[in-house]
Amino acid sequence: MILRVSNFLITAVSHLIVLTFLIWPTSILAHAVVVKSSPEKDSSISQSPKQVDIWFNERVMSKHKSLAVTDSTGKRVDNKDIKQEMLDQSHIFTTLPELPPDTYTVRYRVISADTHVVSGKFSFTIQKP
Ligand SMILES: [Cu+2]
Repeated sequence: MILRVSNFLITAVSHLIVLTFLIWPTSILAHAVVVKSSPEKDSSISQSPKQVDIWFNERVMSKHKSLAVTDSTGKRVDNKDIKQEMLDQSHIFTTLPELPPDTYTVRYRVISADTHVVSGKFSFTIQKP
């Protein structure tokens, strides 16, 4: 009898484990990831870009989003006017003033539709003419 109950428990638990693994990966992978940016990550460009754009694979929350561009000395250079495209909420961007040649770092932080915080950074270089 005891053996039968424990057998049942083992079967139940193993089914639960299998179910968890079937369901889990989708929820883990459900948060937004960057699919594209302009300027591109690690790119070298010849002209100061008008803005920095980041596209995620899905819409991100409009609240608490941030996007900052700093120069090689760490000074913030963007216009602090982060926006999110109304008809494509996976797209955020900020405008830039005319920038001199340097390597710039873009830092972003958004909240995914699944409430997870997604943050990261990448660099681009404006070449000397
Ligand atoms: Cu997530």
